[in-house]
Amino acid sequence: MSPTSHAATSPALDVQRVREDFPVLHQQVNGQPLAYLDNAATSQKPRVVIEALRTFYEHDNANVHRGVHMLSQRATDAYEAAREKVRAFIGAASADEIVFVRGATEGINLVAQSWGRANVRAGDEVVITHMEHHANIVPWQLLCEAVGARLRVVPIDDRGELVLDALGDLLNDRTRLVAFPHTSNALGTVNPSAEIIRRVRAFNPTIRILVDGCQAVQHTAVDVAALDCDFFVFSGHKVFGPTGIGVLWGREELLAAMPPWQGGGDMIDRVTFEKSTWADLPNKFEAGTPHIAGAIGLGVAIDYVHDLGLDRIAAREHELLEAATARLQAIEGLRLIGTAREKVAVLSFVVDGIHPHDIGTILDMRGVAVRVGHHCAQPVMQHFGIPATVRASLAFYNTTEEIDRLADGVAKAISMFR
Ligand code: C6P
Repeated sequence: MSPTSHAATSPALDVQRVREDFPVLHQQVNGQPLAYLDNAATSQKPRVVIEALRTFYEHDNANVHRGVHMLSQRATDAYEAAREKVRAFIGAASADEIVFVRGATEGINLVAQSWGRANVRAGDEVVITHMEHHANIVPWQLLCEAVGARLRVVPIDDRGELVLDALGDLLNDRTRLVAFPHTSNALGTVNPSAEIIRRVRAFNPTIRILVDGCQAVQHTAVDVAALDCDFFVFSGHKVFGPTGIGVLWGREELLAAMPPWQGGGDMIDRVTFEKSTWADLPNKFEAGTPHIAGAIGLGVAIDYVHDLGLDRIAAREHELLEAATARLQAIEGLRLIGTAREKVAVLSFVVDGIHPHDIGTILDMRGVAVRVGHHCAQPVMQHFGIPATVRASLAFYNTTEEIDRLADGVAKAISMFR
């Protein structure tokens, strides 16, 4: 949580003005103004994204890559323009490396089933970490069970940081892939991705590396070329875009060598009953009608984030993280789960003697939306010996008043249950 690393180079965000961009924020919930503190689950959508969806369906709706008519051409142009925006957003070399998927979950499953089945054999090993979202555990488990490979896990410490030195002990000549989250959804930990990748590359440059960027791209600039990973995934809905659209980026030579994952329209070159051949990248991995409007909306969300400036977003969120950490830490009996030195504004916590669901319900009654549960990261809960946490996850449009309401709500819950 070093403030200097988040210093903004441009003027601070005008939060009240920015909040005007998000219609959903301006409502009452249970008689109180909504304080939406569940941004790690899904973030809210600025009006420009909502309008882009409406404009697409009102003016341009047609299928892509299929029609010679004007609407199909417009839809195709807008869909491919969105792909180019994603390419620039994550620093990919070519738009052919950008595969539109349903979300991070589908992106990881695609790699596990396509690359994994072609490259991971009995006795091989796949390394993940103890802080994964289930989306970066179960697809690898399914692969390992199917081919007889072994899943290895990099441990975490009590701050919620990876025990990096253990990585060296886990790598060996059977390791085929290392997958890890850029940022943990349950703990907020920002992992030293570049350092992890450097260590894996130094050990054996043929080990493939997948980075789960689902909790990263909305908080910080990501450049896949500089990172030097092989695969990178994220979900549109966490970066202020629509649900149902996400991105898998892969190195072109890897994607080109991988077999298709799903078969159907738009992913073929030629089909006969004897044999079919495949379309070029990225279409080979986009069978069927894609989420055209979703991709276009994601492109607009990326423009929006770009216009605000990720440096300003990071600076704002860092202020909120510091304010929220101070407020919550001052509450007697409250334990923060995830106190890494580098964090995004995710605050997971438990309170002695009160179930997280009770706290979540009381907060909801006060208009404060948080997530309670295991956050699809059960191994994290197992590490800390708890069934669940309350998780407040902040975005740049949140305010210190909302943090005060969170802290007051927790204090109220304590007074009711003790
Ligand atoms: N985490 C959360 O509340 P999908 O569901 O495919 O959009 O994203 C899956 C996923 C993968 N990796 C990480 C690190 C994630 O945080 C998520 C989604 C949400 O924490 C919903 S479970």
